Amino acid sequence: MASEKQRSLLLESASRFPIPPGVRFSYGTAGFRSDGLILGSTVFRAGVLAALRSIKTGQAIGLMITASHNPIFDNGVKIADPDGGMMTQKWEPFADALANAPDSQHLLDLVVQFAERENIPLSGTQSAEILLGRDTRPTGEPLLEAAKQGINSIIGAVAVDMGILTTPQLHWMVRSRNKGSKASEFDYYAQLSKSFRCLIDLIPENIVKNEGDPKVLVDGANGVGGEKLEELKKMLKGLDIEVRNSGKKGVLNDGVGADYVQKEKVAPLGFGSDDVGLRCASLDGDADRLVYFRVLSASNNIIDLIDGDKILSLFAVFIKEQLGILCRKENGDVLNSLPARLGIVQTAYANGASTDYLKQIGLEVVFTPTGVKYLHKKAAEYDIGIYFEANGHGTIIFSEEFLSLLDARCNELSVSSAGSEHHKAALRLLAISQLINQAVGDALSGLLLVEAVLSNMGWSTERWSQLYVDLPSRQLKVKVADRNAVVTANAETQVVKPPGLQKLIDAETAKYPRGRCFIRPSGTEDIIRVYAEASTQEAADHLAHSVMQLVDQFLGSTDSQ
Ligand code: G16
Repeated sequence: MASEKQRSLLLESASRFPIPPGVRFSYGTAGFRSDGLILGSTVFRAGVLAALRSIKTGQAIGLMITASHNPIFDNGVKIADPDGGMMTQKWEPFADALANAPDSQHLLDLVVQFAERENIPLSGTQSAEILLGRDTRPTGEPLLEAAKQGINSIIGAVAVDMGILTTPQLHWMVRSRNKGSKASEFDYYAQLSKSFRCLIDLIPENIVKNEGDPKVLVDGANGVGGEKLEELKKMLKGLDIEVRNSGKKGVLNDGVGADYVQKEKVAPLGFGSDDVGLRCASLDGDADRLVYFRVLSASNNIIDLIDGDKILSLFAVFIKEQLGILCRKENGDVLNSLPARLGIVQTAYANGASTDYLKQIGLEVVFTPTGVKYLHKKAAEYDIGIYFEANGHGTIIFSEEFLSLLDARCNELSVSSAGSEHHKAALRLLAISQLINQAVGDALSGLLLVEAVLSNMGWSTERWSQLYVDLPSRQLKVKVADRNAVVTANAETQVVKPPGLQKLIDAETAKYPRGRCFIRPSGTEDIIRVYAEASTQEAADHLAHSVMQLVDQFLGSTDSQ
């Protein structure tokens, strides 16, 4: 039951944040996103929601203000659950309803009904803690204030401002805080640098450091990631990083960043002829995505893109190798005393060649719809789950049970055969679980793991890139009157609505050798995305454009790119 004091506090606070007329907000692929100037009411209400979630779970909750890869004037808000992952999907309908409640009275009614249904006490004696973070967008500061006011409108809820952060840093902090571990930004850097060092110290003696690639050049997307990487660099030994596009000049995500590099397949601004052949990486605006690339041609910015699929493949190969060492006796006989179910999770955007490769090396590959919230959940079903979207968003998650077994094995080996190959393999896996963010995809920890794995395998960037040859692909955007008119099924590979469209897409796709094509409504932008793959670039381009026209016929496009 909500106390009278609680009711009037919420009514009064909400009246300061009226919703803009004629706009409908929806909790999409990764929270609410829109023009940052119209998000005040949405973020206020997300603050209310986060406070309720914290009371319900009895643990700290995260609230991050960011629009990630979107343009600088967009902004957004997403909620992190107590384990550091995305907010449970069960609460998304309530989030939608809350964001669109027409006035303070409706908002209060919704909160009271929901609290009753979910047994959330609002009597004034409860407590809640919400960790807040924001990226570097100009609308971030006022929106953070709106979030604080939303949180403060629930009696007993406390907002803890963690400052300007990358999205994955905030998720990591929430997880650490709730596990009772140290959870400051310094602790984050300390854990990453220590586990990175551990992996570097475990490089096999016969491995020559990846020749020809003395350092990694990193495009910070003119966002928060570059600045944070400079901080992390100060604590790192054994890696030479040069950060560019760190935001001192240049516009966030404009001609820079992981989304631009991956979609356009060109080098970001600030990279050019002097960088031909060097190992380069690109973060997105809030540093939750990572792609690598090599500039191939000095004249026209052509790159060899090493996307999320290849990062995933590199990690999978390395982890499989370590598990192989652990499961075999020195004489090669199978020991099989450390059962580990290793699973790979991809989306329909995964390049077909990557899936073929992963299956060829004997791995189990499963698919989910786009959005880390789906991939993470699926990956958590394995002892070690590796998930990545082609756009560079992903991580590796280890089950608690497997980590306990691994820990015990490490202790055993440190007594019986310290320094043996078995011992080192177990130590490497433990270090990976410490280095890679267990809460969410994290470009900074992903970057350090890529560097550590390449060094352990003695691989150059070129060797890595040659794991398999990508099938040519093309991604396009179509602006339509109502993107929700498209409904998909089977991990977004089939259009269910509008009826008839899938049949035409199939007929078009069948014209191209190795053709594959799908469309889906974006959950972060007001568009329909078209993805096509075929045996030649020309064919992939052709297929994508033909399907774009079909979308246009069915839905009436307003613009396309
Ligand atoms: C978010 C999600 C990603 C998703 C991306 C694109 O990324 O976290 O999982 O791949 O949106 O989604 P859509 O195609 O629906 O627009 P980010 O980096 O923007 O947070």
